[in-house]
Amino acid sequence: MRYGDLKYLSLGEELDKNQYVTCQYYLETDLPIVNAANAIAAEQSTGTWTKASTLSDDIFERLAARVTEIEDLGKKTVDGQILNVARTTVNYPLEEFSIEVGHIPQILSVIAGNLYGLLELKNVRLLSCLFPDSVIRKFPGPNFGINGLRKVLDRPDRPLVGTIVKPKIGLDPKQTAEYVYKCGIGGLTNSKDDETLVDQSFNRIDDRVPAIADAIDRVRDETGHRIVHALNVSTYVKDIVEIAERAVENGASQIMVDVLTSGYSALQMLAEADLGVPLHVHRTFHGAFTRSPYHGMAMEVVSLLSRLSGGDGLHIGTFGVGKMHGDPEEDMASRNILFNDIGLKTVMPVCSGGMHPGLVEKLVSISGMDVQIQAGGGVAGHPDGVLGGARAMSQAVDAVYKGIYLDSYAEDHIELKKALDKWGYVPGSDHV
Ligand code: RUB
Repeated sequence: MRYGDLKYLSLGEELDKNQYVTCQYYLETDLPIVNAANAIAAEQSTGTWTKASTLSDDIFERLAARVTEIEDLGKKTVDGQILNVARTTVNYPLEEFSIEVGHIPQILSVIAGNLYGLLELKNVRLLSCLFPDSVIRKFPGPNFGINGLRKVLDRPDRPLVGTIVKPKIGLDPKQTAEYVYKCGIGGLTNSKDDETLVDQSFNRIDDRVPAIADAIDRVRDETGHRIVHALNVSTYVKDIVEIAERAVENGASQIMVDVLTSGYSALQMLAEADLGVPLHVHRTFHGAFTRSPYHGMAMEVVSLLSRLSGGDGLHIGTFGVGKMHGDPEEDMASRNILFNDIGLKTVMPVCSGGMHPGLVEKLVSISGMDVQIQAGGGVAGHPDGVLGGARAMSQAVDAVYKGIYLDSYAEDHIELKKALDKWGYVPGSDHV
């Protein structure tokens, strides 16, 4: 049997967690579970399908990953084949990682690499990852975090409320700036480029940035209200910092990066560039590997890697309230990773995708007040246009913050009433 020597099993052994990166996997296999778990540890450290004559005892002792736990989850039948199902814990010795260890690429190659292709596994999913403090300290982490974002916006405890400029592509810089202006006048705290808008012919970054900066200044001069706009710089990593620096020089108030298509290193380079503005992290592409509960990677791992790499706000889903596929429990796990105490600033969870004013009470009843709610269609699709939609979203957040049910608040807030009439109202979980 391939990987047959089971040398990577250390079941029940108590390892020094400070000396390992500890990962938990879900797996399905037609082999004995121990062989499948052993194959993961072997392939991701010193082994391969057959024993290499050059694998010395010394190399094995120093660098072999160790399987310390296997939880048998029973059997399942897939296409007539009976599979063994389990969760397993694999520990990777720190010496297996690059000497400065403070970068994601090689870490991902270890914890989420070849194992996905192993024939020993019918399905395998990386569920969680635990880094020792010595590794965490190597990363920049968020420069602003939740508190820094709130300070920039002068919004100490209310949920942040934002929009995505729609259509996601097609508007020119002047139209985009006017859109942002209306959102600011309507009381939104955040606007952003959508994930596919970067530097297209119809909307060049160098034209969009100053136009939006002027719009944001007009909002502040006219009302004192603060709004930031996340400028998407998701491009060739060689140019990404220079583009972001130039954008900030020209007035950009926030930078956005599609972390999974640009790379965690792109995010980390932006975080280490000391831009002086918060980083908004979009997770487009995550559905390719987070969606299946049986194969790929849980979103909470993306949350952890994005936090290490320096994101200040990260899309984590809508706990089943919005339009995108998502497991409410997994969304909560992704959120909690952004908050737990690992010696880095916390990260603002961004809840977006199918959101509209009638869903705000429900969402906040799950997320709490430390949340950034984004609505694209839920603003641009309002009967009174962008300004009406912005006012409706802002009113919905104000209502929830004041502890007033949306339907009551709508009685004397016409924009909110029109939104509830158009899209409906889902009461909060604690709505008696
Ligand atoms: C939402 C939108 C975002 C999605 C991404 O637009 O443009 O890109 O939220 O999904 P709308 P997620 O509000 O019109 O649905 O936030 O789950 O990554």
